[in-house]
Amino acid sequence: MALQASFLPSALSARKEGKVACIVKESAFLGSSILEHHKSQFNAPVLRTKVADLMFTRANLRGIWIDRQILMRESNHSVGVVKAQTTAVAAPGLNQSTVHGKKVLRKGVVVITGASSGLGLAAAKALAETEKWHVVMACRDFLKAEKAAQSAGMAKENYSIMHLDLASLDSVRQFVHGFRQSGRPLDVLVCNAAIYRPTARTPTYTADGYEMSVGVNHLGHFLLANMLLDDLKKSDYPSRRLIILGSITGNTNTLAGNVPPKAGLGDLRGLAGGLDGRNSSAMIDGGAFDGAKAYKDSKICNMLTMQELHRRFHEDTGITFASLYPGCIATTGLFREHIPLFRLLFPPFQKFVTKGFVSEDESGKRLAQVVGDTSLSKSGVYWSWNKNSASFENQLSEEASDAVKAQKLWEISEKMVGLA
Ligand code: LMG
Ligand code: NDP
Ligand code: PMR
Repeated sequence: MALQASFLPSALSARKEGKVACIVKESAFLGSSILEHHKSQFNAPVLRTKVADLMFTRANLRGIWIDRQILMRESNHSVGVVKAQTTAVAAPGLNQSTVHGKKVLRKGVVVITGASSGLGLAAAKALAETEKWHVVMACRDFLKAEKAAQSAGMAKENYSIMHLDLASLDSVRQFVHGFRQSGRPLDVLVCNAAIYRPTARTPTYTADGYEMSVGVNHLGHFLLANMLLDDLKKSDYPSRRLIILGSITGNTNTLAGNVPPKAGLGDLRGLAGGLDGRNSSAMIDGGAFDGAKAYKDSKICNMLTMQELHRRFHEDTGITFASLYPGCIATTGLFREHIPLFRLLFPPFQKFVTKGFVSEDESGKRLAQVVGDTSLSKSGVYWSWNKNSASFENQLSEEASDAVKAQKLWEISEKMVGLA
Protein backbone atom coordinates (compact mmCIF):
# COMPACT_ATOMS: atom_id res chain seq x y z
CA MET A 1 0.00 0.00 0.00
CA ALA A 2 1.61 3.20 -1.13
CA LEU A 3 1.93 5.74 1.60
CA GLN A 4 2.79 9.25 0.65
CA ALA A 5 3.43 11.69 3.41
CA SER A 6 4.07 15.37 3.38
CA PHE A 7 4.59 17.77 6.24
CA LEU A 8 3.54 21.33 5.80
CA PRO A 9 4.25 23.82 8.52
CA SER A 10 1.90 26.67 8.94
CA ALA A 11 1.96 29.82 10.96
CA LEU A 12 -0.27 30.04 14.00
CA SER A 13 -2.85 32.66 14.56
CA ALA A 14 -2.18 34.94 17.44
CA ARG A 15 -4.39 37.41 19.16
CA LYS A 16 -2.54 40.69 19.45
CA GLU A 17 -3.14 40.86 23.14
CA GLY A 18 -2.76 37.16 23.84
CA LYS A 19 0.08 34.68 23.85
CA VAL A 20 0.39 32.05 21.18
CA ALA A 21 0.32 28.55 22.51
CA CYS A 22 3.57 26.70 22.15
CA ILE A 23 3.13 23.56 24.23
CA VAL A 24 1.54 20.77 22.29
CA LYS A 25 0.23 17.52 23.56
CA GLU A 26 -1.87 14.86 21.99
CA SER A 27 -5.17 14.52 23.75
CA ALA A 28 -5.99 10.97 24.74
CA PHE A 29 -9.64 11.71 24.20
CA LEU A 30 -9.03 12.74 20.60
CA GLY A 31 -6.26 10.26 19.98
CA SER A 32 -8.48 7.30 20.69
CA SER A 33 -11.25 8.61 18.51
CA ILE A 34 -8.85 8.88 15.63
CA LEU A 35 -7.58 5.39 16.15
CA GLU A 36 -11.03 3.90 16.13
CA HIS A 37 -11.85 5.93 13.10
CA HIS A 38 -8.89 4.56 11.20
CA LYS A 39 -9.61 1.01 12.17
CA SER A 40 -13.28 1.02 11.41
CA GLN A 41 -13.09 2.89 8.16
CA PHE A 42 -10.01 1.85 6.34
CA ASN A 43 -8.17 -0.74 8.34
CA ALA A 44 -5.24 1.54 7.71
CA PRO A 45 -1.99 1.26 9.57
CA VAL A 46 -1.94 3.31 12.69
CA LEU A 47 0.05 6.43 12.10
CA ARG A 48 1.83 7.48 15.21
CA THR A 49 2.30 11.18 15.41
CA LYS A 50 4.10 13.46 17.79
CA VAL A 51 4.18 16.90 16.34
CA ALA A 52 5.05 20.29 17.73
CA ASP A 53 3.35 22.57 15.28
CA LEU A 54 0.55 22.54 12.80
CA MET A 55 1.18 19.69 10.42
CA PHE A 56 -0.62 17.63 7.91
CA THR A 57 0.07 14.08 6.90
CA ARG A 58 -1.69 12.97 3.81
CA ALA A 59 -1.90 9.38 2.86
CA ASN A 60 -3.33 8.46 -0.47
CA LEU A 61 -4.60 4.93 -0.13
CA ARG A 62 -5.99 3.52 -3.35
CA GLY A 63 -7.67 6.74 -4.36
CA ILE A 64 -9.13 7.49 -0.97
CA TRP A 65 -7.62 10.51 0.66
CA ILE A 66 -7.00 10.21 4.31
CA ASP A 67 -6.10 13.43 5.89
CA ARG A 68 -4.61 13.43 9.27
CA GLN A 69 -4.45 16.91 10.54
CA ILE A 70 -2.95 18.00 13.72
CA LEU A 71 -3.84 21.53 14.44
CA MET A 72 -2.86 23.49 17.42
CA ARG A 73 -5.52 25.50 19.06
CA GLU A 74 -4.52 28.93 20.11
CA SER A 75 -5.41 30.09 23.56
CA ASN A 76 -5.04 33.31 25.48
CA HIS A 77 -2.63 31.57 27.78
CA SER A 78 0.11 29.16 27.01
CA VAL A 79 -1.82 25.94 26.80
CA GLY A 80 -2.05 24.28 23.43
CA VAL A 81 -4.50 21.58 22.49
CA VAL A 82 -3.92 19.30 19.60
CA LYS A 83 -6.61 18.52 17.14
CA ALA A 84 -6.45 15.43 15.05
CA GLN A 85 -8.99 14.47 12.47
CA THR A 86 -9.23 11.85 9.84
CA THR A 87 -11.71 11.90 7.04
CA ALA A 88 -12.41 10.12 3.81
CA VAL A 89 -13.72 11.98 0.82
CA ALA A 90 -14.12 11.18 -2.80
CA ALA A 91 -11.18 12.21 -4.91
CA PRO A 92 -11.62 15.89 -5.80
CA GLY A 93 -13.18 16.42 -9.18
CA LEU A 94 -15.43 13.38 -9.16
CA ASN A 95 -18.93 14.18 -8.06
CA GLN A 96 -20.11 10.69 -8.74
CA SER A 97 -18.89 7.22 -8.11
CA THR A 98 -20.28 3.92 -9.22
CA VAL A 99 -21.53 1.44 -6.65
CA HIS A 100 -22.86 -1.90 -7.97
CA GLY A 101 -23.20 -0.35 -11.39
CA LYS A 102 -25.29 2.55 -10.07
CA LYS A 103 -24.12 6.14 -10.19
CA VAL A 104 -24.07 7.67 -6.72
CA LEU A 105 -23.51 11.31 -5.91
CA ARG A 106 -20.54 11.70 -3.61
CA LYS A 107 -21.02 13.21 -0.15
CA GLY A 108 -21.30 16.97 -0.26
CA VAL A 109 -18.81 18.88 1.84
CA VAL A 110 -20.27 21.73 3.87
CA VAL A 111 -18.29 24.08 6.07
CA ILE A 112 -20.32 25.54 8.94
CA THR A 113 -18.80 28.25 11.11
CA GLY A 114 -19.76 28.23 14.79
CA ALA A 115 -21.05 24.67 14.67
CA SER A 116 -20.21 24.06 18.33
CA SER A 117 -23.61 25.18 19.60
CA GLY A 118 -27.11 26.36 18.79
CA LEU A 119 -28.17 26.60 15.18
CA GLY A 120 -24.80 25.60 13.71
CA LEU A 121 -24.65 22.41 15.74
CA ALA A 122 -28.28 21.55 15.03
CA ALA A 123 -27.74 22.02 11.29
CA ALA A 124 -24.51 20.00 11.40
CA LYS A 125 -26.42 17.20 13.12
CA ALA A 126 -29.31 17.33 10.66
CA LEU A 127 -26.95 17.23 7.68
CA ALA A 128 -24.71 14.52 9.12
CA GLU A 129 -27.74 12.32 9.79
CA THR A 130 -28.64 12.28 6.11
CA GLU A 131 -25.30 10.52 5.39
CA LYS A 132 -25.17 12.73 2.30
CA TRP A 133 -22.98 15.41 3.83
CA HIS A 134 -19.60 15.64 5.42
CA VAL A 135 -19.73 18.60 7.79
CA VAL A 136 -16.59 20.57 8.49
CA MET A 137 -17.27 22.25 11.81
CA ALA A 138 -15.23 25.47 11.78
CA CYS A 139 -14.99 26.37 15.44
CA ARG A 140 -12.93 28.46 17.82
CA ASP A 141 -13.06 25.88 20.61
CA PHE A 142 -12.05 22.47 19.36
CA LEU A 143 -12.85 20.45 22.46
CA LYS A 144 -16.23 22.10 22.88
CA ALA A 145 -17.04 21.26 19.26
CA GLU A 146 -15.88 17.64 19.61
CA LYS A 147 -17.97 17.16 22.73
CA ALA A 148 -20.95 18.84 21.10
CA ALA A 149 -20.70 16.61 18.03
CA GLN A 150 -20.43 13.51 20.18
CA SER A 151 -23.35 14.38 22.39
CA ALA A 152 -25.39 15.20 19.31
CA GLY A 153 -24.69 11.61 18.23
CA MET A 154 -22.93 12.55 15.00
CA ALA A 155 -21.11 9.62 13.40
CA LYS A 156 -17.38 10.21 13.09
CA GLU A 157 -17.20 9.72 9.35
CA ASN A 158 -19.75 12.49 8.83
CA TYR A 159 -17.87 15.38 10.37
CA SER A 160 -14.51 16.88 11.09
CA ILE A 161 -13.50 19.85 13.14
CA MET A 162 -11.13 22.61 12.13
CA HIS A 163 -10.03 25.58 14.13
CA LEU A 164 -11.40 28.97 13.13
CA ASP A 165 -11.49 32.09 15.25
CA LEU A 166 -13.35 34.76 13.34
CA ALA A 167 -12.03 37.38 15.74
CA SER A 168 -8.66 37.07 13.99
CA LEU A 169 -8.19 37.56 10.26
CA ASP A 170 -4.97 35.55 10.50
CA SER A 171 -6.99 32.66 11.83
CA VAL A 172 -9.38 32.98 8.89
CA ARG A 173 -6.48 32.84 6.43
CA GLN A 174 -5.02 29.83 8.24
CA PHE A 175 -8.35 28.07 8.20
CA VAL A 176 -8.56 28.49 4.43
CA HIS A 177 -4.99 27.21 4.07
CA GLY A 178 -5.73 24.22 6.30
CA PHE A 179 -8.95 23.45 4.50
CA ARG A 180 -7.17 23.43 1.16
CA GLN A 181 -4.46 21.17 2.55
CA SER A 182 -7.13 18.70 3.58
CA GLY A 183 -7.80 17.98 -0.08
CA ARG A 184 -11.54 18.17 0.37
CA PRO A 185 -13.67 19.94 -2.18
CA LEU A 186 -15.93 22.73 -0.90
CA ASP A 187 -19.55 22.52 -1.95
CA VAL A 188 -21.38 24.71 0.57
CA LEU A 189 -20.19 27.36 3.01
CA VAL A 190 -22.43 28.46 5.88
CA CYS A 191 -21.42 31.67 7.66
CA ASN A 192 -23.29 31.01 10.90
CA ALA A 193 -21.10 31.98 13.87
CA ALA A 194 -22.00 35.14 15.73
CA ILE A 195 -21.70 36.91 19.03
CA TYR A 196 -24.20 39.18 20.71
CA ARG A 197 -23.08 41.50 23.50
CA PRO A 198 -26.29 43.18 24.71
CA THR A 199 -25.05 44.13 28.15
CA ALA A 200 -21.60 45.39 27.16
CA ARG A 201 -21.07 48.98 28.20
CA THR A 202 -17.80 49.37 26.34
CA PRO A 203 -16.62 47.83 23.09
CA THR A 204 -14.14 44.97 22.82
CA TYR A 205 -12.00 44.43 19.77
CA THR A 206 -10.82 41.67 17.46
CA ALA A 207 -7.13 40.83 17.01
CA ASP A 208 -7.18 43.27 14.10
CA GLY A 209 -8.63 46.06 16.20
CA TYR A 210 -12.22 46.09 14.96
CA GLU A 211 -15.28 46.22 17.20
CA MET A 212 -15.99 42.60 18.15
CA SER A 213 -19.61 42.05 16.99
CA VAL A 214 -19.09 43.48 13.53
CA GLY A 215 -15.54 42.07 13.42
CA VAL A 216 -16.67 38.49 14.07
CA ASN A 217 -20.14 38.43 12.55
CA HIS A 218 -19.36 40.45 9.42
CA LEU A 219 -15.67 41.10 8.73
CA GLY A 220 -14.33 37.63 9.61
CA HIS A 221 -17.03 36.04 7.47
CA PHE A 222 -16.50 38.59 4.70
CA LEU A 223 -12.86 37.50 4.35
CA LEU A 224 -13.73 33.81 4.69
CA ALA A 225 -16.45 34.01 2.04
CA ASN A 226 -14.24 35.91 -0.39
CA MET A 227 -11.34 33.50 0.02
CA LEU A 228 -13.47 30.36 -0.22
CA LEU A 229 -15.31 31.61 -3.28
CA ASP A 230 -12.48 30.18 -5.41
CA ASP A 231 -12.95 26.78 -3.77
CA LEU A 232 -16.70 26.86 -4.37
CA LYS A 233 -16.04 27.74 -8.01
CA LYS A 234 -13.82 24.65 -8.35
CA SER A 235 -16.39 22.30 -6.88
CA ASP A 236 -18.16 19.98 -9.31
CA TYR A 237 -21.08 19.45 -6.95
CA PRO A 238 -24.47 19.99 -8.64
CA SER A 239 -25.53 22.86 -6.34
CA ARG A 240 -22.88 25.01 -4.72
CA ARG A 241 -24.08 27.45 -2.11
CA LEU A 242 -22.84 30.24 0.12
CA ILE A 243 -25.18 31.00 2.99
CA ILE A 244 -24.95 33.86 5.49
CA LEU A 245 -27.24 34.06 8.52
CA GLY A 246 -29.41 37.14 8.73
CA SER A 247 -32.09 38.03 11.25
CA ILE A 248 -35.44 39.63 11.75
CA THR A 249 -33.95 42.04 14.30
CA GLY A 250 -31.83 43.64 11.56
CA ASN A 251 -34.94 44.27 9.49
CA THR A 252 -36.84 47.38 10.52
CA ASN A 253 -39.82 46.40 8.36
CA THR A 254 -40.86 44.05 11.19
CA LEU A 255 -42.11 44.54 14.76
CA ALA A 256 -39.06 42.73 16.14
CA GLY A 257 -36.80 45.01 14.13
CA ASN A 258 -38.36 48.02 15.81
CA VAL A 259 -37.48 46.99 19.35
CA PRO A 260 -34.85 49.48 20.47
CA PRO A 261 -32.02 49.84 19.80
CA LYS A 262 -32.85 49.73 16.08
CA ALA A 263 -30.33 48.61 13.48
CA GLY A 264 -28.93 51.26 11.17
CA LEU A 265 -25.66 51.69 9.30
CA GLY A 266 -26.07 55.40 8.55
CA ASP A 267 -23.49 56.52 6.00
CA LEU A 268 -20.97 53.91 7.24
CA ARG A 269 -18.64 56.61 8.56
CA GLY A 270 -17.58 54.60 11.62
CA LEU A 271 -16.74 51.57 9.50
CA ALA A 272 -14.85 53.68 6.98
CA GLY A 273 -12.93 55.23 9.88
CA GLY A 274 -11.69 51.81 11.01
CA LEU A 275 -14.29 50.85 13.65
CA ASP A 276 -11.59 51.07 16.28
CA GLY A 277 -13.12 53.32 18.92
CA ARG A 278 -10.07 55.58 18.79
CA ASN A 279 -9.74 57.32 15.45
CA SER A 280 -13.37 56.62 14.76
CA SER A 281 -16.44 55.30 16.50
CA ALA A 282 -16.72 51.61 17.34
CA MET A 283 -20.14 51.70 15.66
CA ILE A 284 -20.70 51.49 11.90
CA ASP A 285 -22.88 54.61 11.85
CA GLY A 286 -20.35 56.59 13.88
CA GLY A 287 -22.56 56.76 16.98
CA ALA A 288 -22.00 55.89 20.63
CA PHE A 289 -21.30 52.24 21.40
CA ASP A 290 -24.34 50.02 21.92
CA GLY A 291 -23.70 46.27 22.03
CA ALA A 292 -27.21 45.22 21.00
CA LYS A 293 -27.20 47.65 18.07
CA ALA A 294 -23.73 46.48 16.97
CA TYR A 295 -25.12 42.93 16.62
CA LYS A 296 -28.17 44.08 14.67
CA ASP A 297 -25.95 46.24 12.44
CA SER A 298 -23.73 43.21 11.79
CA LYS A 299 -26.80 41.27 10.66
CA ILE A 300 -27.64 44.03 8.14
CA CYS A 301 -24.06 43.68 6.89
CA ASN A 302 -24.57 39.91 6.55
CA MET A 303 -27.73 40.36 4.51
CA LEU A 304 -26.22 43.11 2.33
CA THR A 305 -23.11 40.98 1.72
CA MET A 306 -25.19 38.04 0.55
CA GLN A 307 -26.96 40.24 -2.00
CA GLU A 308 -23.74 41.85 -3.18
CA LEU A 309 -22.19 38.39 -3.64
CA HIS A 310 -25.26 37.43 -5.65
CA ARG A 311 -24.96 40.51 -7.88
CA ARG A 312 -21.22 40.09 -8.40
CA PHE A 313 -20.86 36.35 -8.80
CA HIS A 314 -24.08 34.43 -9.30
CA GLU A 315 -24.40 34.79 -13.05
CA ASP A 316 -20.79 33.89 -13.82
CA THR A 317 -20.34 31.09 -11.30
CA GLY A 318 -23.80 29.60 -10.86
CA ILE A 319 -23.21 29.60 -7.10
CA THR A 320 -26.35 30.13 -5.02
CA PHE A 321 -26.10 32.91 -2.44
CA ALA A 322 -28.71 32.95 0.30
CA SER A 323 -29.55 34.37 3.70
CA LEU A 324 -32.21 33.38 6.18
CA TYR A 325 -34.05 34.10 9.37
CA PRO A 326 -34.50 30.65 10.94
CA GLY A 327 -37.01 31.80 13.59
CA CYS A 328 -36.38 32.91 17.14
CA ILE A 329 -34.19 30.19 18.66
CA ALA A 330 -34.53 31.70 22.13
CA THR A 331 -32.57 28.97 23.94
CA THR A 332 -29.18 29.19 22.22
CA GLY A 333 -25.86 30.45 23.52
CA LEU A 334 -26.40 33.70 21.63
CA PHE A 335 -28.03 35.17 24.72
CA ARG A 336 -25.30 34.04 27.11
CA GLU A 337 -24.30 37.60 27.92
CA HIS A 338 -27.84 38.83 28.53
CA ILE A 339 -29.08 39.34 32.09
CA PRO A 340 -30.38 36.16 33.80
CA LEU A 341 -33.94 37.52 33.97
CA PHE A 342 -33.96 38.00 30.23
CA ARG A 343 -32.67 34.48 29.64
CA LEU A 344 -35.41 33.16 31.90
CA LEU A 345 -38.29 35.12 30.37
CA PHE A 346 -37.24 35.30 26.73
CA PRO A 347 -38.10 31.69 25.71
CA PRO A 348 -41.65 31.71 27.20
CA PHE A 349 -42.16 35.21 25.85
CA GLN A 350 -41.29 34.05 22.35
CA LYS A 351 -43.22 30.79 22.72
CA PHE A 352 -46.46 32.13 24.13
CA VAL A 353 -46.57 35.83 23.31
CA THR A 354 -44.91 36.44 19.96
CA LYS A 355 -45.16 32.79 18.82
CA GLY A 356 -41.89 33.35 17.00
CA PHE A 357 -40.10 30.63 19.00
CA VAL A 358 -38.43 27.79 17.20
CA SER A 359 -36.50 24.89 18.76
CA GLU A 360 -32.83 24.33 17.99
CA ASP A 361 -33.73 21.07 16.24
CA GLU A 362 -36.30 22.72 14.01
CA SER A 363 -34.01 25.64 13.18
CA GLY A 364 -31.27 23.14 12.28
CA LYS A 365 -33.62 21.43 9.84
CA ARG A 366 -34.42 24.80 8.29
CA LEU A 367 -30.78 25.68 7.77
CA ALA A 368 -30.16 22.17 6.41
CA GLN A 369 -32.86 22.83 3.81
CA VAL A 370 -31.07 25.96 2.65
CA VAL A 371 -27.85 23.92 2.42
CA GLY A 372 -29.20 21.02 0.41
CA ASP A 373 -32.83 21.12 -0.69
CA THR A 374 -33.34 21.46 -4.41
CA SER A 375 -36.44 23.58 -3.75
CA LEU A 376 -34.31 26.24 -2.04
CA SER A 377 -31.69 26.62 -4.73
CA LYS A 378 -32.67 30.12 -5.87
CA SER A 379 -29.93 32.72 -5.43
CA GLY A 380 -30.26 36.12 -3.78
CA VAL A 381 -33.06 35.03 -1.45
CA TYR A 382 -33.64 35.78 2.24
CA TRP A 383 -35.54 32.68 3.41
CA SER A 384 -38.02 32.56 6.26
CA TRP A 385 -40.58 30.00 7.46
CA ASN A 386 -44.24 30.41 8.31
CA LYS A 387 -46.12 28.93 11.27
CA ASN A 388 -46.42 25.60 9.46
CA SER A 389 -42.68 25.52 8.91
CA ALA A 390 -43.06 26.11 5.18
CA SER A 391 -40.28 28.17 3.63
CA PHE A 392 -40.95 31.38 1.73
CA GLU A 393 -38.94 34.19 0.16
CA ASN A 394 -39.08 37.03 2.65
CA GLN A 395 -38.80 40.76 2.07
CA LEU A 396 -35.82 42.58 3.49
CA SER A 397 -36.12 46.08 4.96
CA GLU A 398 -35.27 49.06 2.78
CA GLU A 399 -31.83 49.41 4.33
CA ALA A 400 -31.07 45.68 4.27
CA SER A 401 -31.78 45.65 0.51
CA ASP A 402 -30.06 48.93 -0.41
CA ALA A 403 -27.77 48.06 -3.35
CA VAL A 404 -25.79 51.29 -3.13
CA LYS A 405 -25.08 50.71 0.55
CA ALA A 406 -24.19 47.09 -0.17
CA GLN A 407 -21.57 48.18 -2.68
CA LYS A 408 -20.13 50.76 -0.32
CA LEU A 409 -20.07 48.21 2.50
CA TRP A 410 -18.27 45.77 0.19
CA GLU A 411 -15.60 48.27 -0.80
CA ILE A 412 -14.87 49.38 2.77
CA SER A 413 -14.90 45.78 4.05
CA GLU A 414 -12.47 44.69 1.31
CA LYS A 415 -9.97 47.26 2.56
CA MET A 416 -10.47 46.34 6.21
CA VAL A 417 -9.74 42.65 5.64
CA GLY A 418 -6.80 43.30 3.33
CA LEU A 419 -8.37 42.24 0.04
CA ALA A 420 -8.07 45.68 -1.57
C1 LMG B 1 -32.26 45.37 27.06
O1 LMG B 1 -32.84 44.50 27.94
C2 LMG B 1 -30.95 45.82 27.62
O2 LMG B 1 -31.21 46.52 28.79
C3 LMG B 1 -30.28 46.72 26.61
O3 LMG B 1 -29.00 47.05 27.05
C4 LMG B 1 -30.19 46.03 25.30
O4 LMG B 1 -29.29 45.01 25.42
C5 LMG B 1 -31.50 45.46 24.88
O5 LMG B 1 -32.45 44.64 22.88
C6 LMG B 1 -31.32 44.60 23.65
O6 LMG B 1 -32.07 44.67 25.86
C7 LMG B 1 -34.12 44.33 27.63
C8 LMG B 1 -34.75 43.39 28.56
C9 LMG B 1 -34.69 43.94 29.95
O7 LMG B 1 -36.09 43.31 28.12
C10 LMG B 1 -36.63 42.15 28.05
O8 LMG B 1 -36.06 41.21 28.46
C11 LMG B 1 -37.97 42.09 27.40
C12 LMG B 1 -38.17 40.84 26.64
C13 LMG B 1 -38.68 39.81 27.50
C14 LMG B 1 -40.02 40.15 27.87
C15 LMG B 1 -40.53 39.19 28.83
C16 LMG B 1 -41.96 39.37 28.95
C17 LMG B 1 -42.46 38.58 30.05
C18 LMG B 1 -43.62 37.88 29.60
C19 LMG B 1 -43.61 36.57 30.23
C20 LMG B 1 -44.07 35.59 29.28
C21 LMG B 1 -44.45 34.38 29.97
C22 LMG B 1 -45.18 33.58 29.03
C23 LMG B 1 -46.32 33.05 29.68
C24 LMG B 1 -47.47 33.27 28.82
C25 LMG B 1 -48.45 32.24 29.01
C26 LMG B 1 -49.53 32.39 28.05
C27 LMG B 1 -50.36 31.21 27.97
O9 LMG B 1 -35.36 43.09 30.76
C28 LMG B 1 -35.42 43.41 32.07
O10 LMG B 1 -34.68 44.22 32.52
C29 LMG B 1 -36.40 42.71 32.87
C30 LMG B 1 -37.62 42.45 32.13
C31 LMG B 1 -38.76 42.47 33.03
C32 LMG B 1 -39.98 42.21 32.29
C33 LMG B 1 -40.37 43.37 31.53
C34 LMG B 1 -41.75 43.18 31.10
C35 LMG B 1 -41.98 43.81 29.81
C36 LMG B 1 -43.12 43.14 29.21
C37 LMG B 1 -43.27 43.47 27.80
C38 LMG B 1 -43.78 42.30 27.11
C39 LMG B 1 -44.92 42.64 26.30
C40 LMG B 1 -45.68 41.42 26.09
C41 LMG B 1 -47.05 41.70 25.85
C42 LMG B 1 -47.87 40.85 26.68
C43 LMG B 1 -49.06 40.44 25.99
C44 LMG B 1 -49.76 39.43 26.86
C45 LMG B 1 -50.63 38.55 26.08
P1 NDP C 1 -24.85 30.36 19.52
O1 NDP C 1 -24.20 31.32 20.44
O2 NDP C 1 -25.45 29.14 20.05
O3 NDP C 1 -23.82 29.93 18.39
C1 NDP C 1 -22.89 30.82 17.87
C2 NDP C 1 -21.67 30.07 17.42
O4 NDP C 1 -20.72 31.04 16.96
C3 NDP C 1 -21.00 29.29 18.54
O5 NDP C 1 -20.59 28.06 18.03
C4 NDP C 1 -19.79 30.14 18.88
O6 NDP C 1 -18.69 29.41 19.36
C5 NDP C 1 -19.47 30.72 17.52
N1 NDP C 1 -18.57 31.86 17.61
C6 NDP C 1 -18.70 32.97 18.35
N2 NDP C 1 -17.63 33.75 18.21
C7 NDP C 1 -16.80 33.11 17.35
C8 NDP C 1 -15.52 33.38 16.83
N3 NDP C 1 -14.84 34.47 17.19
N4 NDP C 1 -14.96 32.52 15.98
C9 NDP C 1 -15.60 31.39 15.64
N5 NDP C 1 -16.81 31.06 16.11
C10 NDP C 1 -17.39 31.91 16.96
O7 NDP C 1 -25.92 31.24 18.72
P2 NDP C 1 -27.03 30.84 17.63
O8 NDP C 1 -26.93 29.43 17.28
O9 NDP C 1 -28.30 31.38 18.10
O10 NDP C 1 -26.58 31.74 16.40
C11 NDP C 1 -26.20 31.22 15.16
C12 NDP C 1 -26.56 32.18 14.07
O11 NDP C 1 -27.96 32.33 13.99
C13 NDP C 1 -26.00 33.59 14.26
O12 NDP C 1 -25.52 34.05 13.03
C14 NDP C 1 -27.20 34.39 14.69
O13 NDP C 1 -27.07 35.73 14.31
C15 NDP C 1 -28.28 33.69 13.91
N6 NDP C 1 -29.61 33.91 14.40
C16 NDP C 1 -29.97 33.46 15.66
C17 NDP C 1 -31.24 33.67 16.12
C18 NDP C 1 -31.67 33.21 17.46
O14 NDP C 1 -32.81 33.47 17.82
N7 NDP C 1 -30.84 32.54 18.23
C19 NDP C 1 -32.23 34.36 15.31
C20 NDP C 1 -31.74 34.80 14.04
C21 NDP C 1 -30.48 34.55 13.60
P3 NDP C 1 -18.56 28.94 20.89
O15 NDP C 1 -19.43 27.72 20.98
O16 NDP C 1 -17.12 28.65 21.01
O17 NDP C 1 -19.04 30.06 21.73
MG1 PMR D 1 -37.68 40.22 20.12
C1 PMR D 1 -43.21 40.13 17.37
C2 PMR D 1 -42.39 39.22 17.26
C3 PMR D 1 -41.00 39.17 17.74
C4 PMR D 1 -40.06 38.34 17.20
C5 PMR D 1 -40.27 37.35 16.10
C6 PMR D 1 -38.84 38.57 17.89
C7 PMR D 1 -37.65 37.93 17.60
N1 PMR D 1 -39.03 39.53 18.85
C8 PMR D 1 -40.37 39.94 18.79
C9 PMR D 1 -40.95 40.90 19.57
C10 PMR D 1 -40.40 41.54 20.66
N2 PMR D 1 -39.13 41.40 21.08
C11 PMR D 1 -41.07 42.50 21.53
C12 PMR D 1 -42.49 42.92 21.40
C13 PMR D 1 -40.14 42.88 22.46
C14 PMR D 1 -40.33 43.86 23.58
C15 PMR D 1 -40.72 43.21 24.80
C16 PMR D 1 -38.93 42.18 22.18
C17 PMR D 1 -37.76 42.29 22.92
C18 PMR D 1 -36.59 41.68 22.60
C19 PMR D 1 -35.33 41.82 23.26
C20 PMR D 1 -35.00 42.62 24.45
N3 PMR D 1 -36.43 40.83 21.51
C21 PMR D 1 -35.15 40.48 21.49
C22 PMR D 1 -34.46 41.06 22.52
C23 PMR D 1 -33.10 40.64 22.44
O1 PMR D 1 -32.17 40.94 23.15
C24 PMR D 1 -32.96 39.80 21.21
C25 PMR D 1 -32.13 40.55 20.22
O2 PMR D 1 -32.45 41.61 19.80
O3 PMR D 1 -31.03 39.97 19.82
C26 PMR D 1 -30.31 40.73 18.88
C27 PMR D 1 -34.36 39.66 20.67
C28 PMR D 1 -34.90 38.95 19.62
N4 PMR D 1 -36.24 39.02 19.27
C29 PMR D 1 -36.47 38.17 18.22
C30 PMR D 1 -35.24 37.53 17.89
C31 PMR D 1 -35.09 36.53 16.80
C32 PMR D 1 -34.29 38.00 18.75
C33 PMR D 1 -32.86 37.57 18.82
C34 PMR D 1 -32.02 37.02 17.87
C35 PMR D 1 -31.53 37.70 16.64
O4 PMR D 1 -32.05 38.63 16.11
O5 PMR D 1 -30.60 37.17 16.14
